[in-house]
Parts: sequence; C-alpha cells; structure tokens
Amino acid sequence: MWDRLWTGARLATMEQGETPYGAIENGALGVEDGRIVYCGPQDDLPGAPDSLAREIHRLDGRWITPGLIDCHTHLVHGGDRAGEFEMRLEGASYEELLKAGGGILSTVRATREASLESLVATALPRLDALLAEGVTTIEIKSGYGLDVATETRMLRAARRLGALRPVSVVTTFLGAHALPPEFADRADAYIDLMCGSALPAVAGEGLADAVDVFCEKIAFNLEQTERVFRAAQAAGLPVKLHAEQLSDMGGALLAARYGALSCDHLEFISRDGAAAMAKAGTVAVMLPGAFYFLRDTNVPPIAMLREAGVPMAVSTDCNPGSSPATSLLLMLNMAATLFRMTPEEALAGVTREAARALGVQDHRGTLKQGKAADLAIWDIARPAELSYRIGFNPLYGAVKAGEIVERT
Ligand code: DI6
Ligand code: FE
Repeated sequence: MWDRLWTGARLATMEQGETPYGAIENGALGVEDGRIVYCGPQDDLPGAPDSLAREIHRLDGRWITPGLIDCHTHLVHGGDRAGEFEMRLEGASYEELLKAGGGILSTVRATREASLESLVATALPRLDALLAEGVTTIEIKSGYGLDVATETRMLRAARRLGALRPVSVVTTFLGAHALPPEFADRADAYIDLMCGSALPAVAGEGLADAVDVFCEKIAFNLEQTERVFRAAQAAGLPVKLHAEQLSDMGGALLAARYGALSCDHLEFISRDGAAAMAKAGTVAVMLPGAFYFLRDTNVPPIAMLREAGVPMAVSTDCNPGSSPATSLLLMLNMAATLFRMTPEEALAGVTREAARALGVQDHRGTLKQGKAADLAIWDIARPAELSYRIGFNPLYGAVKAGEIVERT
C-alpha cells in the first residue's frame, strides 16, 4: 500500500516533453516513503484508488506542481535596511552607500552582533512566508559575517531552519561577499583568510553545500574569485557566482570554466559568457526582485540566453539590501512582466531549473517517479495563473517528502 494518493489532479510535471508544462490532465500521484511512486494518468493506475493507498485525496481538477525551489537567498541576516531604502529614495545609490561603509556592511555589523538563536528567530518569519507559497527547498547563503565565527554561525542558523520547518535547506558559503572594514585595502589578505581558514572550516563541519563569490567592481575581482573557486575545488565543493550584476566583469566565463552550478543576476552578461554557460550547463539565475528594487534599467538579455540554450532559474535573492522579497510567486510575475520570460519558463525557473542550479535535479524539481514527493497543490485553472496574479496566493496545500504540510 502507498502512503497517499491524489486523484482528480492536473499535473504540471515540468518534465521536458511534448506538452507545455509536462502537463497531464486527469492525473494521479501516489507517494510512499517520501518519494513519488506514481505520477501519470488516473486511468492508468494499477488498480482502484482505494486498493492502492492508505489515504486518498480528491483534488477536483486542482493543479499539482513540484514543490517550489528558491535557489538564491540571503535569508539569514541581522537587522534590516529600511533606513537605507529611504536614503536611496532620496537619491543615494546602492554603490555609494556601500562605499560609505553602509549597504552590505551595515548588515554585517548587525549580523555579527546577532546570536545563533536571534539569526534563526528573525529568519523564521521570512521562511514561513516562502513556505506559505509552496516552497519546499531553499538555498541560504552566508556572507554577512565576513569573519570565520560569524560566517559559521550563519550557516549553522541556516541548517537549524531546515530542522525547524518542513523544507530542505541547501547552504552556500559566501565569505567573499564584501570586504570587511578591518581588511580595508587588503582584499587579497581577506581572500587568504577565506580560502585558508573560513572555507576549510565550514567545509570540514559539513556546513556548506557550495561556494559563491560576489564578483563585481564594488566586491571582488576575477583573480580573487578564481582563488576562492580553487579553494572550493580543493574542499570538494561546487561553485556558483554573483556575476555581471552591475557591470560585465567576465565572471560568467570564469564560472563556466569551473563548471559552476549557476551564475546569478547577469544583467550585463556578454554573448561569449552566455555561450560558455550553455556549454558548461551552468544555470542563469534571474533575480527580478533585485532588478526592481534597485530600479535597474539593464534587463538581463533573456532572449540571448534562451537562444544560447542556457537554462534559466528564477529566485527571490531575499536579502535586506537589494531584494527584501519573500514572495517567489511575485518573482514569477516580475520575471514575466519585467524580463519577458514566458509563464512556463518562469515556473520551470522555480522548479526544474532551480533544482539544477542547486545540483539536486536528480531528486527534485519535477514530478517523476522516484523523485522526492515535494508538491505544491494550487487552486488555479491553468499554470499561467501563477505568474499572472500580483500579490495573490492560490496555494491549496503543500507536501514535503510525502507528508502534508500543516498551514501555519
Ligand atoms: N548581490 C545581491 O543582490 C546581494 N548580494 C550580492 O552580492 C545583495 C546584498 C545586500 O545588499 O545586502
Ligand atoms: Fe544575492
């Protein structure tokens, strides 16, 4: 007997094939021991529903999609930047604020002062907002500690969140996010510390699943980025990159050479960068919340990325400075409206391609027999509604590893 079976469902499997969204009308989905054991037409079930599963849920035509995956967040951090938001509205730029010791560095101060418990407690409401929209997997970065102790504490907080809620947490070490004040004008010495102490420490404790760098004029250059990538390789960790957000640094080319899981932002990516990413299978992670909140005008070249065959994901970039966003559904709308991604691309961007961006595509991201039973069930008539509405949440229910998620 299976544990649960959903009948009368429409399935957006997001498997690539003949039908848009990999859709199956009049479908059924069965789960056992946390995995999908059946996903297909109801008529092809190997028996009467009641004979197959202990629990039957009739969905009356509601849609099931894979549980959503938010593949790029800075969810764990101290404080907020509402004051800086007001300053930006009065004309200060994002770069100016950072150069003046604010921006990311003001969050670094607040995060260094925060205990593990406080980091967890302040992140929980943000996590709960995402879970309420059917998120079942989330990536969380460090990068507001910029010292060994605080970077480690951030990653511990991220892991703790995964134990407190029905969500898989994938962690990323982003020690090279900004230059802390005590290393002013000594960026290379700071990279030495990250590569020599911080990265081996977090890798040794199993606290990081991947390594990221902010490669930008206001952050770290290509050579420093490459040193971090080499240290990641030595620690056996995959890499990803904040690349070409504010300028074209050539980060995507470098990341592709290191087989990066993803390059994120990409407002200024070149054609060569896109071609290299396509070849390496590196995912382009689109972050329309940051584009919107910084009132950016350089739309990432979606048509070029699509043409080059680069897989595209979509994420909140949830962070206090450039994207205080805790709605992945809103990002779908922005990806479509601001970036001209199709609703199908946008949904693939928070399921199949987001899984690829985290290197978990073998287990998550589509509805397929053998994959984790992470599901989102929606009160919608067609999948495009998920990116069509603004500020409306049609989630009917969520399932994590086969278990029904209690609504909080
Ligand atoms: N790019 C981003 O969008 C975030 N970090 C990064 O490298 C923003 C971080 C912040 O402003 O706090
Ligand atoms: Fe980011």
